Amino acid sequence: MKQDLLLTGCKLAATQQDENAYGLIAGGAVLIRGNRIAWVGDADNIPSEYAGIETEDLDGRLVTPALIDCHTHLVFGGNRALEFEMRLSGASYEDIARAGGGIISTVKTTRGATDDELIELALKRLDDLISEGVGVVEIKSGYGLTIEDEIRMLRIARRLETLRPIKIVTTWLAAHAVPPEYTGRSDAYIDEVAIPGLQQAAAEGLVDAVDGFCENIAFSCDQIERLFIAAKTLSLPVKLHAEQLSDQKGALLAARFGGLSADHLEYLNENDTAAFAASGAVAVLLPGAFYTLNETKLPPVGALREHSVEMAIATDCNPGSSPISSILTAMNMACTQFALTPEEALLGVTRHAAKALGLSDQYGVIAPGYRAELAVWNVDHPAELSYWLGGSPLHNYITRRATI
Ligand code: DI6
Ligand code: FE
Repeated sequence: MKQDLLLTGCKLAATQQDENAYGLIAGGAVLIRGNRIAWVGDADNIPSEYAGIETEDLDGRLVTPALIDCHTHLVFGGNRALEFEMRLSGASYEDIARAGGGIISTVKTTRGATDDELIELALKRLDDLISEGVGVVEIKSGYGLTIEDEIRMLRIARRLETLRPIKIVTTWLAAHAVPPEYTGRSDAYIDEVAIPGLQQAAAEGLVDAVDGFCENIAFSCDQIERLFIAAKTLSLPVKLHAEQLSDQKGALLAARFGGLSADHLEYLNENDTAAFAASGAVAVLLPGAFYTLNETKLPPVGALREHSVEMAIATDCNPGSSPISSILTAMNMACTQFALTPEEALLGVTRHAAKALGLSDQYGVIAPGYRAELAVWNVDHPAELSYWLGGSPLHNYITRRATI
């Protein structure tokens, strides 16, 4: 057990729900006990019993909770720069997918890569995120598309947690695309791979949540519903890639299953936001994919706000639609493209992202009882985290992960 640690001289953006924007405490202090936060408050009110505890003065620096990237496809082989060229000459993401490129091309390079190769590639992206204060990363399967290859992806994702000071949350995304061996037989793929593979992966303790790609070029709501029923039988939470390219009513399906989140949502109909809001699911916005695909249809941010839907922001790091391993860039894009405020962007990668991963009682807020995972920044105001482009203003990262 590590010694208690008292942080002083902090400008805290605690992201708690209070009357101050960002949950800001200008002259703040934090007491860390073990791997938890034990006390947070004004430095003038530090309880006298803490006198004598090891103290670190942060010199007025901004302190936020560790950032959370709640939607990534971080483990994959190869890249799709040639498809980027094709899209620039007019081909659409769907055209490329229908011609056998897209996700399937990454499935081929991922199946063909060794575990060590995939780990090395993923670590590079993970280190990019860590250099920007990220302490929790969700990683999906979805480039294996056989039971063995999907399970291999989740094993590799979990392995990353042993190689870096980071928490990894794993998601079963076998329903990402129909592999060539199941062309024209997508129902059989759900019944023979996506569902039995999930049962096997869950039995091995490799799955934290279940996701799918509900889209014309992927799976229908009916097919995803069968997968969700299997997830519920295993007591696993669900989430969904919904309304990214067209309005399939996937967000409402996720809502009906008490989903953690619906993700993308560019084509979510404003009239469906009330029903979505009632479910309490988080809207995960992925501005990197919007940007990369040159999308023009904006997610209905105004309606989401009006219905008090919590919005998270993530990189969606993947080789096709969002080759981005920078959470700060995603925050900037959420502000410039989706008109989020910098405060909403910070909540989107802290408190709301934690909720999207079912971790709201442990991560995403600086408050007593929460994990002592903090990012310390060389900036004066939290809006700067969404403002600067390029270069990381991270000063250091305080983690007590290994301390129980
Ligand atoms: N939507 C996306 O944006 C990613 N997956 C998905 O369902 C794209 C994945 C890829 O193109 O490789
Ligand atoms: Fe995605």
